[in-house]
Amino acid sequence: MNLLTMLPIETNNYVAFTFFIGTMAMMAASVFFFFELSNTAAEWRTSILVSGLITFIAAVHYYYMRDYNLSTGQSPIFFRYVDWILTVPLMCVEFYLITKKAGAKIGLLWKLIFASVIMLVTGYFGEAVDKSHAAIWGLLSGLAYFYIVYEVWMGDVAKLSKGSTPAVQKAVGSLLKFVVIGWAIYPIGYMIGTADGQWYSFMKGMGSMDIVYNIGDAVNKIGFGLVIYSLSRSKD
Ligand SMILES: *C/C=C(C)/C=C/C=C(C)/C=C/C1=C(C)CCCC1(C)C
Repeated sequence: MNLLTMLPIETNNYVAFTFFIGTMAMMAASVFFFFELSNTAAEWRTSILVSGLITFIAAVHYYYMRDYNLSTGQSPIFFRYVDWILTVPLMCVEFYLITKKAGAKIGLLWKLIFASVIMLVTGYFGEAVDKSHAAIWGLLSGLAYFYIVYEVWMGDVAKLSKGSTPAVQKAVGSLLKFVVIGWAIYPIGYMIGTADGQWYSFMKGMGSMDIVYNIGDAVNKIGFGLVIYSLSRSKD
């Protein structure tokens, strides 16, 4: 790995472009969240800190993914999943910290983390280890994903938010949108990337898996962090 990549980016290389801009955006977001910590009310400080950790971990991985992709032309599957296995559980911590204000117990956090690890490990198998069965691995991953959606939409997270303050209800409402809409971006990237020989082979060439994942990460890591930031500034 070079410290400074000297390889040129062709103007039509959108994959490299999104890796580059993703690196800068994750770095900028991290600086923002870390610096804002000192003007944040004490009750929200841990949430803002975790937002900064998520974008910081992503910034470092994007730095490597950008270089890997530019020098090999390949998808950085390994770095991608290492990033996710660290940042998605931290997003579960964010969900927990918000619902904790409504009385969530630590068991909820472990359920969410457990489901997210299953979701990611099965996804990695489908993309990198046993690609000919990508549809089955993707289905297993999708079941774990639906379980998380269930918890947030109708399960413990939803029940807890009902009896709490308007600010927490609003927070849980936006959290649900991220899990249902923001996270649903990823299976689309997965299907594009693993389409060869699967029932969804029509999706082959319908775009770039990496661009879809890079958009998903920007929405879910930076966007979600900003939603928490704006909640931390709300007056109720
Ligand atoms: C910051 C990174 C985030 C929020 C990553 C989230 C990733 C997912 C929700 C991935 C989900 C997948 C499926 C639901 C099925 C196909 C395999 C995956 C792993 C792409």
